Amino acid sequence: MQEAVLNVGFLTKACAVVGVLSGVHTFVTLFFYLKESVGYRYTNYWQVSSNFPDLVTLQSPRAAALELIRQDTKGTVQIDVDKLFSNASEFKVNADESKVLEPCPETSPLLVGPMRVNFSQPLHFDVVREENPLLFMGGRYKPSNCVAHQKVAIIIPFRNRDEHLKYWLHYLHPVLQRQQLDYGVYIIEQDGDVTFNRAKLLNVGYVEALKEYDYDCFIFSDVDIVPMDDRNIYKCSSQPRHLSVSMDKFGFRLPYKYYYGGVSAMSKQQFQSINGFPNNYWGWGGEDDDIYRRLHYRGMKISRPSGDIGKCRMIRHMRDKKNEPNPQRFKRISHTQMTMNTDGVNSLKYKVIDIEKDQLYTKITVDIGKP
Ligand code: UD2
Ligand code: MN
Repeated sequence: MQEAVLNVGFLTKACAVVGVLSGVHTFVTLFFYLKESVGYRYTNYWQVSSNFPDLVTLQSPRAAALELIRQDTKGTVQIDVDKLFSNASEFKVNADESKVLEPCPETSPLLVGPMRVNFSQPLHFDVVREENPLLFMGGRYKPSNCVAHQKVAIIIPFRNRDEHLKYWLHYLHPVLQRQQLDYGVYIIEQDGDVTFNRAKLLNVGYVEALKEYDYDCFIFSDVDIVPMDDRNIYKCSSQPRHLSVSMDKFGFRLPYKYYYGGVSAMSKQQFQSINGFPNNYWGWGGEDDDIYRRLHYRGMKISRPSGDIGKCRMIRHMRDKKNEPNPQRFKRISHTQMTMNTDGVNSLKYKVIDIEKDQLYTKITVDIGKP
């Protein structure tokens, strides 16, 4: 009997030790799981919810993690949660987000100035995705520690230029983030293989981006142009702004005074006042001069960065098939003043074929008809 009591006592102690050990094990496992895995995922969800409050509503990462611990440990282990998270920087960062944010500084402190840009190393979309962990689905971003001054939609006319798109995304996403912009990247892809129409695609981008978010500024950029200085801010000003002012392909100068091709920025109000862009320039050339004339006829002046800050590179390329020079371009430009009231965003017709949401961009494939 005495021996049996002893054995029972020993067994109880052994069970207690095993219980404590398994508790410690659960605690350690949970700690690393939360820190490495859940912490990261909640960081992203939390940022998504604070950026798009009407899209996703989630509890704070800390509350969510606490809930997880409660469910998983079923009260067997007492955890000092404050200690648990004291080292997890991602949670600390997000705790700050609950504060009311100040406007971002007039000049971003993150800018680096001149940048080395070359197109020699091969790139993969997956690598570019890894380079940009702070993006939200659809190529969206906004600073987490301040309120951006403008909501900027970047519109890129596109067909069959994946090689160029990779470089554009690789260079531009980090630049736009350092510029502390609240932005989204829209790739407007022309469906089919009829003659390309850059300006009409840009009109589509304007309309489609506004369906998604209350953008107040629109950047219209070729897919093959990369700025060489991040002080060339992708933002709108009181006058329409031409950004690609000193390009390598033109010997780092303006090819002519009225040149408006490449990359430009227009506020919603500036764009509306010229009825957007022409829809009937099929093939290469002329549409940029038409846009310049529209702005001129509405009394606007083009603003530009200095030649130094406005340096950029265009990836060398051949003329694409189905984008041959448009023989009608000279005639059309001479009539801009008459046609601009009826040909533009008010007469735009197209059909959306597909919308693809990638981490790096929103790609909208459209049927824009034919000449
Ligand atoms: C110049 C202008 C451009 C535009 C064009 C005349 C510069 C730097 N750019 O570009 O703004 O005025 O002349 O139309 O001066 N694209 C495709 N797939 C195609 C064809 C074109 O994606 O099959 C897109 C792409 O974004 C490209 C843009 O359209 O960057 C302009 O076409 P381009 O690069 O062939 O013409 P380019 O370099 O002469
Ligand atoms: Mn080009």
